[in-house]
Amino acid sequence: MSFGPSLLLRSLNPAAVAAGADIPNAVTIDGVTLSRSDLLGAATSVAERVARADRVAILAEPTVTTVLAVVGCLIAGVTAVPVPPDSGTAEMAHILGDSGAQAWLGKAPEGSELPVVPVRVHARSWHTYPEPDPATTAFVLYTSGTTGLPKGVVLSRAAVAAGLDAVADAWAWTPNDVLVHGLPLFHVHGLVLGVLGALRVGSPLIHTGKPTPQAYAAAEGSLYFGVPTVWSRIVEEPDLAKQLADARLLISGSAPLPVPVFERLRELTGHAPIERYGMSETMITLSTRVDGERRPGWVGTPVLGVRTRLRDEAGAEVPHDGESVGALQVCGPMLFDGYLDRPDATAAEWTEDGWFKTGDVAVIDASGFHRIVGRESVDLIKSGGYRIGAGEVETVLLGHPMVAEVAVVGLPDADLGQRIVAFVVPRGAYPDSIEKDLIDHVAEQLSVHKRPREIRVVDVLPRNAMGKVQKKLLS
Ligand code: MCA
Ligand code: AMP
Repeated sequence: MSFGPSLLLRSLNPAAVAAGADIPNAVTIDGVTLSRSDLLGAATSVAERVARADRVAILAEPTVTTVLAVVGCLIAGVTAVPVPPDSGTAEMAHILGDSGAQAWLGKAPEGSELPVVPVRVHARSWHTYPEPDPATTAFVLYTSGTTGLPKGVVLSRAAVAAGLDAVADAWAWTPNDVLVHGLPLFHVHGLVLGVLGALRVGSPLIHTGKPTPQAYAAAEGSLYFGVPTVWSRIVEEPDLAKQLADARLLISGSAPLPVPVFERLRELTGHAPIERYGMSETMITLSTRVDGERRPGWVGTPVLGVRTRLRDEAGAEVPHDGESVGALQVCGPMLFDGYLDRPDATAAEWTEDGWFKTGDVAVIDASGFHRIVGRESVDLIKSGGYRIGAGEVETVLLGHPMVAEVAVVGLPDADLGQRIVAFVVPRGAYPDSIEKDLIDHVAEQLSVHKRPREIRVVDVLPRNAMGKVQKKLLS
């Protein structure tokens, strides 16, 4: 099976752009619009400056600098490590140390000791680079596990290309589309699908900075990406939601889209949203299709090149009867190459016969439609579409002098899907400000979206006979 030409960023083919395949609005972000030729010229000039590095960190603010830095790395075949711009001290140190990034490309955070390679938005170069080997690592993306510090997901150029072609096929995404979203540029959703997808397909991209209902309504695109929190905020503003009626497709992913939000979107915009399912490790593996059924609460069928199966705890097959629940396993050409320098953690996620264990439980019906039922572990929380490991937040809270014991859980939340709640046994007397102090501590050490939204001070945590905290009893 072919997954498109070897040129990863197909619309930035230098020969075609030189021959006139230009558009004035390839990318609009942070109030700046770049034509395709400006983007190619500026990113190639970044490539020239960064070409001798192996791996660089990019402070992934939603700016043209970030886009040029990422595209420059891809042109030069240098691995990009996108860093959440609100990363706190501990998280930033971990990402930089673990990834071995040699420099910042573009903006550097205050106080960083790494050298900085500047990105000059107005510089241009028309040098042409040979297309790097498809097996080259495009990105190391940091993502949370159930315990410990985030791991670096190693994504190859080939995986990115296959993942993008598969969703373009499911959504009939063409250069005639205008993509709109305001998602962060340090995850697969906003960066890989949301920037590189547009540049591979050749559709203009409008990045709205923040994914607000106002900005989405004003953007006049044809294809809109959002996490469920974005869509649920949009349906809370019916007049703005109605302005999306002229779109071609509204696409939801990164977390379960509540059925009432699906229905309300359909009512207000006339569009049944497309739902798709994926992971940092796998890109998008399941989606409803532009020409197929869109069933509320279900995430569709495997995209091009993907196979899925369900297994029970003993590893036996689970029937595809629409009711039996099993652990979802996937394989396909868009899967990652492993966690950076973590062969054991990588091996643990794969079956002996080469399937990736998603950690999600699902049902599959006789027609091949999938419904994601939940996660196997309570320790992976999805809040606002962000994946957060309970263990990482617990470790940071245990480092605070006021905390003797802690259990972090995700509780249901109408806006965020789940909200992070920390049950804390304090160490002796504590000030009235304990809640704010602990929330700020996590926001400073990790990143703002990993902060608990609530701290509940308790005398004891429920434990089983082995002393293990019974998180299911915390609500
Ligand atoms: C509040 N703030 C604080 C604090 N309290 N800052 C520091 N310390 C505090 N204690 C401020 C921040 O400065 C920030 O301000 C603001 O609060 C952020 O608010 P928050 O409530 O956290 O965010 P939100 O506006 O409610 O965000 C909702 C959101 C966001 C926009 C939906 O969650 C989001 O962008 N989610 C997308 C996640 C995503 O892309 N996931 C994809 C991964 P200010 O706003 O002024 O800066 S999944 C993936 O990639 C796979 C493949 C897939 O399937 O897609
Ligand atoms: P991340 O690696 O941050 O992309 O998180 C991946 C996880 O997000 C998956 O393992 C699922 O638990 C969840 N997820 C992504 N898309 C969906 C969806 N459409 N419905 C339900 N859960 C989803």
